[in-house]
Amino acid sequence: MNSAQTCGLRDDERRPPASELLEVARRGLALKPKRLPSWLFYDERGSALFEQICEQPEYYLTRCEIALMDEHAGDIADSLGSDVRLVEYGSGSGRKTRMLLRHLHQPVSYVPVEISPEPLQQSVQRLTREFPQLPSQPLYADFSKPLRLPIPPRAPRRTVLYFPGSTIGNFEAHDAVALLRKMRNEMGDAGGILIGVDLKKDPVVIEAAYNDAAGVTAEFTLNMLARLNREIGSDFDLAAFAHRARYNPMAGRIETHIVSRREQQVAIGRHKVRLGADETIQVEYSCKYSLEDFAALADKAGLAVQRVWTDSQRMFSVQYLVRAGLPAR
Ligand code: AVJ
Repeated sequence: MNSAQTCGLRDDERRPPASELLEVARRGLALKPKRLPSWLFYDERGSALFEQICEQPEYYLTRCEIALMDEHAGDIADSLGSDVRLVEYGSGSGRKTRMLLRHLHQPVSYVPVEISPEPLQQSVQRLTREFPQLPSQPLYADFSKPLRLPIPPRAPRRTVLYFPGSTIGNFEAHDAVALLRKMRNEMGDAGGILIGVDLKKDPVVIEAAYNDAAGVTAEFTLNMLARLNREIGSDFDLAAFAHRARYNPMAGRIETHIVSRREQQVAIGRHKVRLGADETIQVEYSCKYSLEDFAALADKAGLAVQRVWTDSQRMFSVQYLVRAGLPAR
């Protein structure tokens, strides 16, 4: 097993090295239009701000998904069956996971996969407290890349990849299909994917979720620049940038940008990057799907939607995907 992916590493080994961040920033800011990857949001401060976003009244996603888990976790657990190895993509606060684990029948192990070490450690600690019998095998890795899953303590009946929070929405359709196809390989023949998918709805409601009145999302967005300042010593003046999140109804997604408030130059290592007034850096897409859209996406990845749990207003969905064209077992 690849020890670089396991958890017990020194602190300096568990974070992307500054040279990699510098390279990512330099490359993204050289693109036209400028673009930085959304995983850059999630340093310790960014992960804490995301938890705060989830508590904002406008951010319906988390509340809806938790309500779905609250109502259906028993039914979901029954659908997954007994002796499941649960692999979570992006561990987050672990609240929904704990709701699921309470109902799972004889789970084999829990494998949280996380690119940010702090939330990984926190969620494992909380989980071990509540489920002392359940072996957890944290994996410090980028879930968008092929994973080497740790050897389970006993043979699972199936591996279920849990991907809550509508994080799949951060991937453009083509990349989302590629990621689902990769997940299909990792889960094996008998496996499944339990995934949270945010649904299309009134654009006013969607836009409000990404422009909360308290300004937490704006701070979350600009923290990406603060993080780069902290870790690679760039000199972004945060007051000279603004958060902008707009719903693109044609593409069915929120598009989040960092907008330069004026013409300016920023030092990225030894390079200078020029930004014009109103020039934007694209930092995130949050794609929204209808149930039909998502079934078509899954189909492209060789997956079939076996179950959908959704609320009466069709705000959000939790879906269970299995390999397409397999006889039911
Ligand atoms: C964690 C990716 C699902 O896109 O809704 C929240 C991240 N960005 N507010 C989302 C996020 C701004 C969130 N996901």
